[in-house]
Amino acid sequence: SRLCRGRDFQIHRVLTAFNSAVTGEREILLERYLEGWDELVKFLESLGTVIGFISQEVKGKLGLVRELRRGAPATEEEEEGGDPYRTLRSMMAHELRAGLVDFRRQSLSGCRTLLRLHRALHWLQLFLRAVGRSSAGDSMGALCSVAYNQALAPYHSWLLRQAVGVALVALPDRAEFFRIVCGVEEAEEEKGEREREGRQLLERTVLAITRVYNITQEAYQANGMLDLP
Ligand code: 1PZ
Repeated sequence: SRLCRGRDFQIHRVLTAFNSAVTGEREILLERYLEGWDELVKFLESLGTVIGFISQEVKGKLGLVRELRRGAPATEEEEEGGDPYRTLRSMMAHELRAGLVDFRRQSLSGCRTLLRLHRALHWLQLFLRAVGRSSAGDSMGALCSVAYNQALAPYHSWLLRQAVGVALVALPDRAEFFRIVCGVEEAEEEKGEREREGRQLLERTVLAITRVYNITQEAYQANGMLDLP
C-alpha cells in the first residue's frame, strides 16, 4: 500500500552516516560514505519502478567501489594505515600510485566512480534544500529537474537527459514525499508538529551532506580529478 512505501528508509540514518563520515582531520571515511548512499538507495527504491534504473546505477557504483576495496592489498608504503580504501584521500593516493587513474579515457577506478556519486550528492544537496523551502502544491518534479539541470545534466548525454525527464514525471507529490522523508503519517492534529520535526531533520541532513560534498570537492580539486572521464 502507499503508506508502506519507504517504510525501511530512515533519514536519520543518512544524517548519521554522512556526519560520521567526516573525521577531525577532514578525512572522508569511505565505509560511512557508502553507508549513507545505501540508505539513499532505499529511498530511491521506495519511489517505484520508473526510478528503478537510477537505483540500479547507484548500486552498481557502490558495488564497484566496494569490490575495489576488497581486492586491494595495502602496499608496503601504505602498510601503516592498512586499508588503502579507508578514506577518500588514501584511495586517491593509492590509485594514483598504482596507476589505476586514467585521465584520458574511461576506467574502472574508484576515483572516477566515486566522482559520479559525488556529482549526484550535489544534485541531492540542491534538491533537498529546495524541498525544505517548498510549500504545499509545489511540484517535486519541477524542483528535481531544476537541481538536475544544474548539477548532473551537464555530464549526461542528450538521450539520458530525456530518460531522466520521463522518470521525474513519476515522482510522488509533496505530501507523499514528506511522508517518506519525515515519516509524517499521524492523525491530522499531530501533523504540524511532526512536519516541523521532519523539516529540522531535513535541514540537518542537508548540512551534513554539504559538509561531505565540500570536503570531497576539495580533494578532487587538489588532485586535478574533477573531470575524470
Ligand atoms: C528523487 C529521485 C529522483 C532522482 C533524479 C535525479 C536524476 C538522476 C539521473 C541518474 C541517471 C542514471 C543513469 C546512469 C547514468 C550514468 O551514465 C552516469 C555517469 O556514469 P558513467 O556512465 O560515467 O559511469 N551516472 C551518474 O551520473 C550517477 C548518477 C546517480 C544519480 C543518483 C541520484 C539520486 C540520489 C539519491 C536520491 C535520494
